[in-house]
Amino acid sequence: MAKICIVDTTFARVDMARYAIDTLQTLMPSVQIVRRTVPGIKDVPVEIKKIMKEENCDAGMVLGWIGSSITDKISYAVYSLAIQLVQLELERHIIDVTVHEDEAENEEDLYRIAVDRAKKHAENLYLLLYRPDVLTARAGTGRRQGYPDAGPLRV
Ligand code: RDL
Ligand code: RDL
Ligand code: RDL
Repeated sequence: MAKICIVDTTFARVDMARYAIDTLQTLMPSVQIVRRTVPGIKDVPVEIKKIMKEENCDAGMVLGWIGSSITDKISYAVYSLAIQLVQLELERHIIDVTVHEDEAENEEDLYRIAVDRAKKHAENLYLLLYRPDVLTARAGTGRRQGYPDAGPLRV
């Protein structure tokens, strides 16, 4: 039975983990979920590392929300690197679901991007763990999360 650790934030403006968990439970009915919520992205790396070790999760998922300022974007670059380091240290995948506040012109579109991205990356987590063959079959197909797929280039 898969055990998945999830960390999200109170900074986020959409409860993305709710949608991710919904998808994980649909794809893996007996999945065990360990979820923690922290104030913001800078608090995520240590929390996901701590619970992944304590709970011995097979994989992790972090859900972050990035403000529009340059300060926020720099914070994201540092955060993203820290999440990479945790993955390398634990040798476990941690799917990074991030939404940038300036990705959409209006709140309705932003909400749609956040929900779609959370669900599609939940599916990606399942595929990474149990169906790597499906991911390989999708190689080079221009998949996107939050947007329509870009599709493959044809020459
Ligand atoms: O440790 C307390 C805070 O520093 C921490 O929660 C930060 O992640 C909060 N935060 C920022 O300070 C910031 O400048 C966040 C962002 N930007 C951001 O864009 N997204 C966040 N937190 O989740
Ligand atoms: O862990 C799930 C995703 O965060 C991860 O697959 C990212 O690599 C996806 N991704 C982005 O989030 C992004 O903003 C990618 C790009 N840009 C990119 O330019 N190329 C990618 N992935 O392969
Ligand atoms: O080509 C349009 C988008 O794919 C591009 O702007 C991406 O960088 C948008 N994006 C993010 O900013 C991000 O933080 C994406 C992801 N995460 C992601 O996980 N998957 C995406 N885009 O397809």
